[in-house]
Amino acid sequence: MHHSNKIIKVLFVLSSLATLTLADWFDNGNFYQIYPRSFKDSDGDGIGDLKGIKSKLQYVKYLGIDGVWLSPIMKSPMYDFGYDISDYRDIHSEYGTLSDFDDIVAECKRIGLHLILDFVPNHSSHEHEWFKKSERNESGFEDFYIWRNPKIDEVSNTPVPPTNWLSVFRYSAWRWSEIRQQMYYHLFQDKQPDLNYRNPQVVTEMKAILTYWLEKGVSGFRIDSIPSLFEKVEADGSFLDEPRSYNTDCDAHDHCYLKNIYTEDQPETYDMVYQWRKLVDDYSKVNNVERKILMVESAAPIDLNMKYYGNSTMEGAHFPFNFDLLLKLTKNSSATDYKIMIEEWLNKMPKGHMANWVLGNHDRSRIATRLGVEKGDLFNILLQTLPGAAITYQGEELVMENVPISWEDTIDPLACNSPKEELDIRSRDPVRTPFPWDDTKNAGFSTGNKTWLPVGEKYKTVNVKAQEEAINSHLKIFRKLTKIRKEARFKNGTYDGHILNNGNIYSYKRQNGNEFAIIILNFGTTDEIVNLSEIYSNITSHLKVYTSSLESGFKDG
Ligand SMILES: *[C@@H]1O[C@H](CO)[C@@H](O)[C@H](O)[C@H]1NC(C)=O
Ligand SMILES: *[C@@H]1O[C@H](CO)[C@@H](O)[C@H](O)[C@H]1NC(C)=O
Ligand SMILES: *[C@@H]1O[C@H](CO)[C@@H](O)[C@H](O)[C@H]1NC(C)=O
Ligand SMILES: *[C@@H]1O[C@H](CO)[C@@H](O)[C@H](O)[C@H]1NC(C)=O
Ligand SMILES: *[C@@H]1O[C@H](CO)[C@@H](O)[C@H](O)[C@H]1NC(C)=O
Ligand SMILES: *[C@@H]1O[C@H](CO)[C@@H](O)[C@H](O)[C@H]1NC(C)=O
Ligand SMILES: *[C@@H]1O[C@H](CO)[C@@H](O)[C@H](O)[C@H]1NC(C)=O
Ligand SMILES: CC(=O)N[C@H]1CO[C@H](CO)[C@@H](O)[C@@H]1O
Ligand SMILES: [Ca+2]
Ligand SMILES: [Ca+2]
Repeated sequence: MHHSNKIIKVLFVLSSLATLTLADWFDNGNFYQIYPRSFKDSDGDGIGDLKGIKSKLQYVKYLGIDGVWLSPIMKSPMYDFGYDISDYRDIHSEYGTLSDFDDIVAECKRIGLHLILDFVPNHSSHEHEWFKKSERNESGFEDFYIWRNPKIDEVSNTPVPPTNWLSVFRYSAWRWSEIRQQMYYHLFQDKQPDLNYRNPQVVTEMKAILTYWLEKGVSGFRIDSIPSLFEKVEADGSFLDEPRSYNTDCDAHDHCYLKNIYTEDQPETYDMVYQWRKLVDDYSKVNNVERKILMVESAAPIDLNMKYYGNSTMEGAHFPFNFDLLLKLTKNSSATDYKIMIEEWLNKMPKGHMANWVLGNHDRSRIATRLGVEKGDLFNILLQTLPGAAITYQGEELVMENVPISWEDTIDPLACNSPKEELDIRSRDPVRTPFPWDDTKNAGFSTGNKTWLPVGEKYKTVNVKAQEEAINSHLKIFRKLTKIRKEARFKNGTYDGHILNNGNIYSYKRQNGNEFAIIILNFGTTDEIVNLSEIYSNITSHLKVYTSSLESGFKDG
């Protein structure tokens, strides 16, 4: 194979009809994350909603997605845009009603999509009735949250928090309640008090909530912030201070200033996940319905993450999110860095389980902004052709970029709690802006005069309609990928990875029986001529380009 182009990122595939294997609907599934506030506004108030989502499910189906997961839609005062739930059994009013939700479930069934809900178990909103009751010491609710008396500081003789624990949103993770005359622990904002999973009533309530949504017809859950579920309690009921991390990226108010040995990754957390897995499996068995999926959000080190898959006696989550592509790689990462990172997960994962790859989410800079717009297709090719589940955040199929938001317009609580100079690295607003449907007013997202976050300026060219109409586009490449991905060579084919061309090219072969595909990814900045015979035996001249990135200059076919 001889080709010389500016940046070559190509997918070669032998053409042949492939057989489909029957298994659970979510095996090596293709998942799409909708951020409900920003997907589609149906009533012109500038905020996305359930009716809007319903009107666009056909688009998600057209993308070739199996399961769509919605960031939280439950009742919330929206201090963390839904990750602060005040009623786990109701829908947030700006988004719609339970009846709108039923409509979405029905529409998903009709068109063959699986609906997954974001479940936020670590904390509720401070406006949840449980918290109000707990704050008043109401019988049965005293221990729903994590209450402690302050310590008396020996030097100043004033009350101080019981431990040095820090919030993810910066500063102490303890807050004084005038009503209760005690302090409560909140890993996130003070408006997001942590629930106490050492109270069996809390465990029972949360299980009942999972069942409630299963009965409404959801196909599973994506569970938020799982490693922080339990805190380590000493025999006398006290908590200990966490040691310093000496991470130079973190100032004394940052969560990462401490090594979170007492507030993350406690053994009881894995057990809780195994219990939830049993709950969803039992539900399917008893009701004789399709299997439900459980995916957990954890940015824990890989060896700890693997424990979420289960142990030799208990099944755990179907997978813990793999954030390596999001967290470990920079513009400088080489093809070898990618190969090592990918194979580490494949090799460490317990046998018989599903790998997964997350390219983006509502918390992290978009991949195009982080790693380069010109590599957008390359990452979608990577995501869609690796073994395991693929998880796409809305807009990545269009290779959207972050939308800059000024300090004055910033509303993300994390950014608002941080120094102004750090806006660019902290703020999550730029990845949460409205989705661009077309080049009309507000990118077709809303007919209103104002949207909750501004629409990015690039929408005139980067939008669904333009990319559907173009002869070739990021969106069209994405669709070709999701289509071929359903074939056996991708669904459960073997993986054989190589580095070539002085570390610029990462290539792998996916094979099932006689059917195979070769993926060639150029992480370098120059043209490369690739000799596939050097690494793959039996390569003949009958290869055909299935799809390639826009920049490569290749024509498919
Ligand atoms: C609530 O109970 C805690 C623990 O027993 C106690 O320290 C606190 O003073 C009580 N608060 C009120 C308002 O009764
Ligand atoms: C697997 O996890 C369960 C629940 O946490 C625990 O009871 C059991 O001992 C574990 N089994 C092994 C082999 O570690
Ligand atoms: C990439 O490498 C350049 C040159 O060595 C360096 O200045 C830059 O900080 C690196 N960027 C990242 C994100 O590591
Ligand atoms: C939008 O602005 C126009 C012009 O100022 C005004 O006529 C219209 O009522 C506004 N619409 C809404 C929904 O506020
Ligand atoms: C793929 O799945 C089919 C059906 O389950 C199985 O027969 C085959 O061995 C699998 N192939 C690979 C490479 O795992
Ligand atoms: C490609 O590699 C094969 C195997 O190493 C070698 O025989 C062949 O000459 C190479 N082709 C070119 C054009 O370099
Ligand atoms: C290469 O092709 C030959 C002849 O078709 C076949 O016997 C052999 O198994 C193939 N080797 C590999 C590694 O696929
Ligand atoms: C990636 C992700 O899900 N992030 C969420 C983790 O949980 C906190 C609190 O619930 C949210 O603020 C993040 O958006
Ligand atoms: Ca709306
Ligand atoms: Ca917790």
